Order: sequence, then C-alpha cells, then structure tokens
Amino acid sequence: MKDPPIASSPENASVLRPDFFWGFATAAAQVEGAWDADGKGHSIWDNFSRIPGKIIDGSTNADATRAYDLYKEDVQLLKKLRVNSYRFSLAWSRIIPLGGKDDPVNDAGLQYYSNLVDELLANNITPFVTLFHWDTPQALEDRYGGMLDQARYTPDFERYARVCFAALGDRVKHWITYNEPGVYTLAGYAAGVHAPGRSSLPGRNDPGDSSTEPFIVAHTELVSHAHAVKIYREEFKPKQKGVIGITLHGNYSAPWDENDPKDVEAAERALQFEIAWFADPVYGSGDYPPCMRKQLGDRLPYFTDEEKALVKGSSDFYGMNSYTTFYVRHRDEAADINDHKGNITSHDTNKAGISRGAESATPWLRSNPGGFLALLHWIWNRYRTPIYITENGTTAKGEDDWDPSSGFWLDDTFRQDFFEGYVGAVADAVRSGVDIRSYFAWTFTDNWEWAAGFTDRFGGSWVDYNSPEKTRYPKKSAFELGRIFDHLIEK
Ligand code: GBH
Repeated sequence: MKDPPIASSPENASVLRPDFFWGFATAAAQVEGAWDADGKGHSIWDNFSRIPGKIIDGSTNADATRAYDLYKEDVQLLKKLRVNSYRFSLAWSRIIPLGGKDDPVNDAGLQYYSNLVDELLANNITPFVTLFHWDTPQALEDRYGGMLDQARYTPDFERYARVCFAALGDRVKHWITYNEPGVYTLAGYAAGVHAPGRSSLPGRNDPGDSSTEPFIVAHTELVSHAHAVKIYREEFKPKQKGVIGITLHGNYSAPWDENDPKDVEAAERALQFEIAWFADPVYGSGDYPPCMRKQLGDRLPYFTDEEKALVKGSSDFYGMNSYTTFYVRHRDEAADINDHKGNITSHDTNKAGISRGAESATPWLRSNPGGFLALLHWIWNRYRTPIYITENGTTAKGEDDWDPSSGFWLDDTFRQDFFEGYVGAVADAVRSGVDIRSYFAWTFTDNWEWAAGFTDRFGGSWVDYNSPEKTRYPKKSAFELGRIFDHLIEK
C-alpha cells in the first residue's frame, strides 16, 4: 500500500464534482442527550449504558453533548466550519416511543427533527438522514427480541421508515436506512460489548449464541432495509425525488506476508466476511459470498427467492464508513465455531515489521491512507456503485488533557495529517475514475463513544463535558477541512 499525494497537493485542485457533499456525521444516541425528554421512549442503549461495567468510564448517554437542546447553536457552528452537508440519525424511540407498527407516534419527537432539518436548510446545509444508528427501541427488544425475530421486527421497521419519509421527505433527499449493520450485529450479538449485549462468551453477557445470532440479525437488517427502500421507491420517491441506501463499515485488510498465497487469500476472505457479507446481497450477486457459506454452512441464513429479488439492487449508492487497515494472516487450523472473520488473525505489523500506521488514541485505529485508497478501489471494482463516504476520522493522543482556558486553540496536527492523507486518497481515487460523491468526517464534536463512554474524542470540536452547556471548541483540523475542500471541489 502506497500513500497517495496529500489532499492539498496541486494535482488535486478541482478534482471533485461541483455538487460534492462534505460535512460532519453524528448519531442520535451519541449526541442528543434528553434521553427521556418530551415523550421519548427508551432505547437499548439507554438501558445497556446503565448496566454497571458495560461502559468504560461508567458514563451513560443521558446528556451526551446536549445536541437535542443546542441544535441551533450546533447549526451555527457547522456554518462557521463552512460545511455544505450534515449527516445525523433519528432516534426511533423519540419518534415512536414503543417502536411498534401499532404504537403511537410522538409528535414532539418528530417536531425536533423537523426543526433541525429546517434549521440546516435555512443555513444552506444539506441533511443526510440515517434511520437506524444502533438505538433499537427497548420495547421491541422486550416484546420479541428485536431483530432476532425477523417476521415481527420487519413490519415495525417498515412503519417507522414510512413515518419518517412522510414527515421529513419533503425536505430530506438523502436517506440511509442502516448504519453499519455488521458492527451492530457483531458487537451486539457476537462479542456482546454493545447493546443488546448478547453472546455465548462465558460469564460476560446475557445468554446468546455468538455462532448463529449475528448472522440472523444481519439477515433481518438486510431484508428490512430492502423493505424500507421499496416503500420509499414506490410511495415517496416519485414525488420527493431523493436517494436511499445503506451504509456499511469496512476496514482494509492487507496480507501479513504478501508472498504467501494463503495470506493473500486470507486478506481477501477477511474483506468478504466483513464487507461482502452485506454488499454482495445488495450490490453484487444477490447472495452471501461463497466463502462464508463454505465456512458457516447452515448457520448462515438463506435468502428466499422473494427476499433475494427485494435485496438485490436495494441501494442507490454505496454508503461507506472506514477508518483503518489491518494485516491479516491465515490460520491452518479449522475455524472456531464463533469465528466471523474468515478464520484469520489480525496484526499491527506485517512480516517485514512494517506498522499498519501511525497510532491514534484508540487501539484499533491507526492512520493508513494507502489502505483506504486500496479499499476504495476494492469496493469500486467489485460493485461499480457511486460511493458516498459517510464516516471517516480519528482520535488523537493527548486531547483529554487539553485545557480550554489555556488561551491556545487545539492544534490537532495528528488529525490534520490524517485528513490530508485520507481525503488525499479520495481525490486520488476520483482522479482514477472512482465515482465518489461525499465525505463526512466522523464526527462533528467529541461525543459519547458507545462502550468507550467519553474517553474517545473523535470530534472536529473539543467538548467540555464539565460545563453545563457542553461548550464546543473547534479544533484546527475542522477549519483545515474547509480549506481542503475549497481546493478540491470544482467551482
Ligand atoms: C463507527 O463504527 C460508528 O458508526 C460510530 O458511531 C462510532 O462512533 C465511530 O465509528 C467511531 O468508533 O474495540 O477493538 O473491539 C466504526 C466501526 C467497529 C470500530 C467496532 C471499533 C471495535 C474494535 N467500529 N470496533 S475493538
């Protein structure tokens, strides 16, 4: 993997289309707070974060960054940063507190999102809206086990989607059904480190089955996604004329020993287990990748013919979240029953001892623009679908210790270099013909980072969690992004 020229390089001037979208992304459960305000129901994260031991710093998302109360100030900050778009998610349990198809709609919840959309549009910021970013209504989990019950869950998700399209679709033209279905299912049902916290690992979680449940939940996500898209396309799109798709997470996987065909194969298999698991059914063959069927057998669900027809082609774009790269090595032993990565091991260095990238403040995340570029090509070559990059970003060491009263602003050189590298990869890919239409940095401000609580600062602005207003202090990188996209986007 070779790093491409940095974003600011002269050859990148004006390579991005004039209607390229750039901005920041957030998720409801990570920023809104107001966890039970104005009629909101509980989500599985509201409950999960209150179970002792689940969140590193013992925090909950009850207040988060208070984006629910402070949305007008936030839109002004976005404007100051000169973004042209903003990606956020809707909290299902704010809109339908009990979640189900026959349960009442909470008008106050819908009104909040309607106000946010209006505020964005009044400031020339295009909203990208995600229906589901992991916060399943707790009532559905209690009623029938949430996504484990595809038959009961799907009509509930369809109804929720329909309510959102009807209320916001006159103004929202970019919809994302699910954020990272693979992370939801693996962290929630295999490792059990995210809500709803199920796994078969001894002593750690609610009893689950890490060898089957993740694949069942993934199947539910794919099929219910496709149903929501069908509803949008048939009932709303003719008039509202927006686009709709799904966002998938994926790291790049590179062989640990590029001269060992088994490692080369293992790296490809890792990409397919992580990405093609969802992307092949939607953008490719219409079915799960053969290497998954081979390893998992009947533990991987089968699409009915009807489901296959529904899922294939069910996304107008490829929503891409990506952060990092791993070196991947094959295993000679048979795969473990709970394996979901393609029977591989992941490494920080390759055979030659070369590191997978500069360290952030987050163990899994290292900066590797060359890997990101390789991944853009892998996705484009396999699926040939326009790409919306919906998340990319990093933490940086030492930011917890920054002192807002120091009089100096936070000059986050690590993150500036990260963006120069990764956005440089976007420009490079576009120059070689990859169709990329957006870039959303993760994330707008420091926020509540799920099981990591407030310990991971991914924000373009530093948040003072001790202040009542959760005061935001823009980091230098947030302004640098504006300068970079001035250079890249054709006028
Ligand atoms: C995204 O997930 C999410 O969409 C977003 O909400 C989140 O805040 C952001 O990334 C930053 O994390 O701890 O070694 O077990 C990215 C995919 C998958 C990355 C799970 C972290 C856990 C690795 N994530 N992974 S580990």
